[in-house]
Amino acid sequence: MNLEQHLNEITGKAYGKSIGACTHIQLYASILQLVKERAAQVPAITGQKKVYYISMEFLIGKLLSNNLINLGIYEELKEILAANGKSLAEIEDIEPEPSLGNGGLGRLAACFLDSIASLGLPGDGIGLNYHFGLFKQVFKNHLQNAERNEWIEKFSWLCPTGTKFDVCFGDRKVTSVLYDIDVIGYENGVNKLHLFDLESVDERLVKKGITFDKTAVDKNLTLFLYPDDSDEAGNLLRIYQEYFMVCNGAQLILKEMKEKGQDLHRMNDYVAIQINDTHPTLVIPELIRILTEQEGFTMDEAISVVSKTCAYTNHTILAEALEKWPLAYLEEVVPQLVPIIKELDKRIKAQYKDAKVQIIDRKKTVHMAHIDIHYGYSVNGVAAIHTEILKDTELNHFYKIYPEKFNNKTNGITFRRWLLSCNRELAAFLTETIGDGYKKNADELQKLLAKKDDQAVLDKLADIKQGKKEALAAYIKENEGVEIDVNSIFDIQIKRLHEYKRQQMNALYIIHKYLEIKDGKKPSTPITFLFGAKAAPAYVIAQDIIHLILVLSEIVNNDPDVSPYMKVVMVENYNVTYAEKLIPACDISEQISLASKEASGTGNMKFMLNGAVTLGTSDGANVEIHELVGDDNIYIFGEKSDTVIKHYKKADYVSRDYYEKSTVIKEAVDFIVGKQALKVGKKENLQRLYNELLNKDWFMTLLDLEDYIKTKDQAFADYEDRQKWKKMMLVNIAKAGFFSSDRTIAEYNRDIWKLR
Ligand code: 26Q
Repeated sequence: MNLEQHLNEITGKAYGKSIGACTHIQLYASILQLVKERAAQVPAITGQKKVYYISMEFLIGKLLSNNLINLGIYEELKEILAANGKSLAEIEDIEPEPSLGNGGLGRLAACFLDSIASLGLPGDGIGLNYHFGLFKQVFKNHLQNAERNEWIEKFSWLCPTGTKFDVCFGDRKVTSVLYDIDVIGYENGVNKLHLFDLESVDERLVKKGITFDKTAVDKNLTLFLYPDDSDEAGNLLRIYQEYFMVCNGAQLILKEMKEKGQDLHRMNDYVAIQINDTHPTLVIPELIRILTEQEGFTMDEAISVVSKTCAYTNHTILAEALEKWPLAYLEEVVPQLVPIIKELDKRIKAQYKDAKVQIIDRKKTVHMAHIDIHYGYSVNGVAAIHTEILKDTELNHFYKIYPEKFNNKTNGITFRRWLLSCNRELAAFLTETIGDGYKKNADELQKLLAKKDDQAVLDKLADIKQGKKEALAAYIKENEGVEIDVNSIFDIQIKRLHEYKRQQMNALYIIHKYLEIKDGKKPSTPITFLFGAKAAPAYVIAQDIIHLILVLSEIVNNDPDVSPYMKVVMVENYNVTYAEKLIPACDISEQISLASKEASGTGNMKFMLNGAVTLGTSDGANVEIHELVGDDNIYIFGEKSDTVIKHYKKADYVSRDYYEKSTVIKEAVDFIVGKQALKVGKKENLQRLYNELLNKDWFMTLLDLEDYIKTKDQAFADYEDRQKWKKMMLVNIAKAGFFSSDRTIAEYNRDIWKLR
């Protein structure tokens, strides 16, 4: 049956209508159905060994257009709809975005699933089906409010499976239900994302905003993603969620092995389990528990086979983000695992005297990463510099014991979503210029380098960028009510809000520029400063930074002396869908974390692929971007990681010294609590942020501020040389192939999973 007949058949059965007579919502539901039916025709990916990517977060984004692209029917369907007077883009708008992740770690997991399927490797995701996911951000009085994100609708990608498991906690027993989402590879087979839910979950528990009774675990367990990115103390609910996921995951893995008749004693020949940061760590003691209690394994046998099956990825070196739990919490939530964890710890204590490598420390705190490193067979960081810092500093004690376990896997992004889908114009032009080999072999993007002096190619790249800037401006006008100049420079910082990512440094630059313009020093080309960021609700200073940016946008955009030359916009509820609109429109990509703190970053790669130029520190994957594009095609500033690490070691950074030495810094910082800001903003928030910057500034904003201002001004000056800028765009696109997650996954497979 051809595509049009197929769709007509679905709309006919469901609504008694032909395509042209359906509403957008009816068409959305029908196309969803069509994709599910087509995916069922695609063979499931099989093989002797399978990887399970287990993660508390899968930030998958909308799925409709990606699934159509991966099935190879996007263009055809778009034309069929157009011929019937319908717009695929408008239908795509209807789809709600699931918010099953915080940021980078969750989005990486989603890119990885796409690449695993696209490379034809057998591999499924295991996670949780949060009903409201991460909160929806709403701005009110220049402050962030958190509301629930209701994404599960009658028509959804979730497919009920009928699979159920029991999960026992110390004080109760609950039942899970399993939903699957198809992961359709690009012109390849299908894998699954398995999302476990609580059978007895009760949405009525949620009161105002995102508040709910935290103790009613048998009703709340899968309501929300713990709304935290790396700095907040955990609580019991988080452990309930983690154990719920791994207990279900372990049961699913063993069930699938048994169905295939595989010998559990040789688990590592059939299964690899990739543990996405420490959040799923309890899968290790849980598997050992099941094998010893239910499958007749000795403790030695169970530990041995589990240790050869599990591999761990570290995504952070922020000490405050390394998960550790009081043993008393585990005794309360998962008492059945405590004897196993104690046994694992006992074996380590017997072998190593170094207190730093113990699992349970003197204060009876359990260090999750230590379980993973001792009882897993691989430990990887997510960018070259990050892995080196782990080996040399943060995990050096472990590296000395197990040098062979440590390896680097520089992150990547799926080009299906971050090029083919979000920038169809650029993808089509690349195909026209260098052929379509790059779609399956991203290295072929380098063919573009041969066109570096081809004026028609350079002009076309600039035209495509301009088109994307116009589309973004229209979207922002509609969604934020702000008019931005499509001929201005689009300078964009989008990522979770965290002091180490230093949105506050960008804000200080904006103040500096505002004061300059007030002084009569006008930029040659106007500049639009765009931000998107959610802050963990309990992270006070992060809220204050959002407040400052919103106050600045109010001041700047309404000042007639200044607003023709610069605008500041913080978009509301930044998410994957918004990223897909912002990234193709960007000229300057802000990657300004304090060196050594951003493990990798992946937004930096998405911007580069879409022809933006990076303004960044020598941190995370910026270092590798720099190596690939060379000094002339990137703006690097700030202290290097070794200097920063020394400052921490010696505790010799004093932000006030930088403030007092530089009038530029002083003026910018003082503005935060100046008359103008206080007239618009709240004294409590602004004063707190000012005090923090002057008296603590743990992430050393003022250390790099002057160099940042100088380098950013240079980037803006260079933008005036349009020819030079177009060439920089071209080089960035041409060199982005390395950051395809297909490359990353091929490396995981080659070095860790060894699926075939
Ligand atoms: C920890 C304990 C208790 C509750 C929550 C958490 C928690 C939750 C989420 C800790 C960390 C996260 C998320 C971390 C994250 O997104 N890290 C990012 O991972 C990306 C993919 O590797 C990197 O590119 C980023 O550099 C890194 O910040």
